[in-house]
This record gives sequence, C-alpha cells and structure tokens, in this order.
Amino acid sequence: MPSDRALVARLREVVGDHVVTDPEMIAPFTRDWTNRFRGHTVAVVRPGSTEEVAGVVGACRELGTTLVPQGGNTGLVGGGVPLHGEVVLSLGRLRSVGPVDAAAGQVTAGAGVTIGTVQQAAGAAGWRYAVDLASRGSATVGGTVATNAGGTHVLRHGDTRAQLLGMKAVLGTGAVVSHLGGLVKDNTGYHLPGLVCGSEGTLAVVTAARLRLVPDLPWRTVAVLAFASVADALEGSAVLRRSLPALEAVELFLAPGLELVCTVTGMSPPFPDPHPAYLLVEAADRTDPTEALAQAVGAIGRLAGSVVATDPSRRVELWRYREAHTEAVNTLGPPHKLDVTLPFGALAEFVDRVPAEVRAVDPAAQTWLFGHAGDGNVHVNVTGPSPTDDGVDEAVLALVAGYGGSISAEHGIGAAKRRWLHLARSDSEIAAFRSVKRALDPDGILNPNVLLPPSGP
Ligand code: 2HG
Ligand code: ZN
Repeated sequence: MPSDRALVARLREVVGDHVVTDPEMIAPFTRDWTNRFRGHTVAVVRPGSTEEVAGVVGACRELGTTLVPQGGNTGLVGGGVPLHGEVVLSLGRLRSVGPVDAAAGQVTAGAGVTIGTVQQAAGAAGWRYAVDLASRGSATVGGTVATNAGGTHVLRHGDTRAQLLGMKAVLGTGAVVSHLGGLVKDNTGYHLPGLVCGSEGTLAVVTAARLRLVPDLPWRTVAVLAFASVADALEGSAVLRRSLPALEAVELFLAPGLELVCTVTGMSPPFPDPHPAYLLVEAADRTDPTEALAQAVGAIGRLAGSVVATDPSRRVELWRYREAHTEAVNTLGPPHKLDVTLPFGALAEFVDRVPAEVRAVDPAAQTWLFGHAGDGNVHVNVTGPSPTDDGVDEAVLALVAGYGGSISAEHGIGAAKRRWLHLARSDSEIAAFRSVKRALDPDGILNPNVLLPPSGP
C-alpha cells in the first residue's frame, strides 16, 4: 500500500488541484444521506474528463488502491461511500449536457449532471426524460445508471436501463469504452451499457450516457385516492393499470406515513379523516386525461374518497404527500431501508404483516411503508434499531424471499444487503457475477465492498 502522501501526490499528477484532503470538506462525501452509513477516506478525487477518470483508475490500479465512485450521494444502501477507507471518485465535475437531438429524441449527458437538469434540457426541446424521482435535484446520471434507478414512472416508461442507448465508461482495467451513437437497433455483441447499468460501480465508472427521451405529454391530472385497506388500494391499482392507458404513476402510502409527513412538513392532510391506505395516481396525455381518469376511478369497487388536481401547483402538493416520506422518516434518526418487490398477489398480505414481523424482532421499532404500487415495489423503512443492528433487516428480507420477492427493487444491494444476495440469486448466478467482475475489474479496485458477498475468510 502506498503512503497517503504518495497516493495523493499520484492523484494530483492526474487531476491537479482537484484532490480534496481537508477533513471538513471530505466529510459530506464519507457519509450517506440517511447517516446510517459512515466511512472515511484520505482523498476525494474529482476528475474533469473521461481521460482523467481513466488516469485515476490507472493510478489506483498501479498503487493497489480501491475506489468508490460517487455521484449525487443520494443512494440508500451504503453503495457510494468509503466504508473501508476507499478513495472517493466523485463524478460531480462531469456536468456537460449535449444538445438534444430533437428528431431522434435523445441526449448525451455527463455522469455528474442531475436528473433535474436532464429533465429541463429535454423539456426545452419538447421532450421528456422519463426517469423521475424525489431526489431529482441531486441524483445524477452516473449514479442512476450505476444503480439502474427506478422512480415513479417505471410503470409507464421502464427503469433507467430502458432509457439507456449507450454509455461512455472506464473499466477497472483503466480502458475506456465508448458507444454513444444512439442507434436504437444495434445487435453487435454484448450490451455493455445494460451490463454496467445496475452494477453499482463494481465493473466500470460511467462518465456519460446516451439517453432515450419520451414525448412530453402536456396534460396531466393527479389524484389521491383513499381506501379502507391495503388490499382495496392494490385492487384499485390493478383496475387503473387495466383501464387507463394514460396512467403514468400509481404510488402507495399509508395512514401513519401521511400523518408523519403532515407533521414534518406542516401540510394539511388531503382528507378530513384518516384512511388506512392511499394511492397517488397520475395520468398524462396529449389531451386532458381528467375524464378518462374519473371513469377509471369510477370502476374501482371499494373507494373511500378522492381528491383531484389539474393545476400544476396543486399537483405538486399532492405529489408531496408521497415524495416527502423519505425526508419525514429521516427526521426520526437513521432509518433501515429495505426496498423490495413482491409478486402482485402477495403484496397486500406482505404489507399487512411487516409491522408485526418487525416488532417481533424489536418491540420498539416503527415501520413505515410506502412505494410504487404499480411496480409491486414497497419501501419498508424501519426506525428505532441502531444503524449496525441488522436483525430487522434479516427478518424483513427473509419474509420477502419467502414470498418469492426481490430483496432490492430499485436501490441496489450496496453494502447494506450484500450478505443476503443469496436470498435473491442462486450460487451459479453469483459465480457468474464474480466471473464478470474478474473480467472487467481484474484487480478488484472498483467498489470492492458492495453487491457481491465477501468470498471467503
Ligand atoms: C422513493 O420512492 C425513493 O421515494 C426513496 O425510492 C425510498 O426512502 C425510501 O425508502
Ligand atoms: Zn422508490
């Protein structure tokens, strides 16, 4: 291992002054947004081009130093922070957004560009970037590609991988791979963007992405629907998915989460009395979808109430009941975040069972449930247990596996769930993952402490 001083000197040879070593300035890069995952590092290196990223990876390879790539640091599974003293490779300076190709509906964006900026660029050209999430102001292109981020519009447009037409990236060998031509049909061998997308910085450092855009539908209507049970809400969600082609999002939240959101944000609740479960629904179309939405909602058997918004500011308010869950839960201390998918038929039973299963492990723990009903994806947040006590994590993930669900829907495995990867993947799949990792990152320098379980003593 090189001395810290030799390492920093070598990194400065590549990026000049863009190596941060001041402990106060380094601190925000070493802990995640929830404060559950905290690490340490000697340096945050901030390259300004793909060539410099390749130079940094090459230098680290030469020195036997490991790296954690970091985008907007909005990850929730400890996948982007230096838990084992890795150097932080921050992609924040790669902020260029190419011109929108208005004919093709595509744009190339640097890894450090925020999702909000991509959305603005697309909107200015009459298009829309389909990936949307509450952290749009800080989550970046590189981070969302590395984690294959989902968000609120997966139901209609798919996840980040579905938007990814090409990528530029630096492999663990230091080699640059670049395929940004944006050809929609291109069956010329292995699809490296698809492989790297979701690999959580373990195979390559993404430096730019070619993104597919979707038509910007000008008419939007949002509704919050109230239900007497989670089962009724999910039945309502199935009716909407079947009968409303303009459906863009169907999100779930529950009475305790809404109460917490209202307390933290000062918002008034959408209904005078609380209801056990709620759906937030968005419809978007070329013409006003309000009538079609009303008809689809009318076909829902057991509905306890509804509020509708068409004007932009009220729509944002209704969205906030759902999107503010993450920040509201965070006010209670570092949460345990278990982002899971269940088969649709098991989702209601799972949601109803989870709080009791959590209390059986830790009677003082509180469970907060919300998520993307249209995708079968629920975010189980648990507050109370200490950040290092993962008894609750174990119980919830085992329950998910028992129902045939996935232990990560859209946040990734990170450091938080690597020891439970076997609940979702077979031995032969994990062996194949290791072979791919060895091929693209032979010295194991890229984010070596996430995703794959430790392989031995
Ligand atoms: C969301 O859907 C995000 O709002 C964050 O995926 C989920 O805070 C969470 O658990
Ligand atoms: Zn989510």
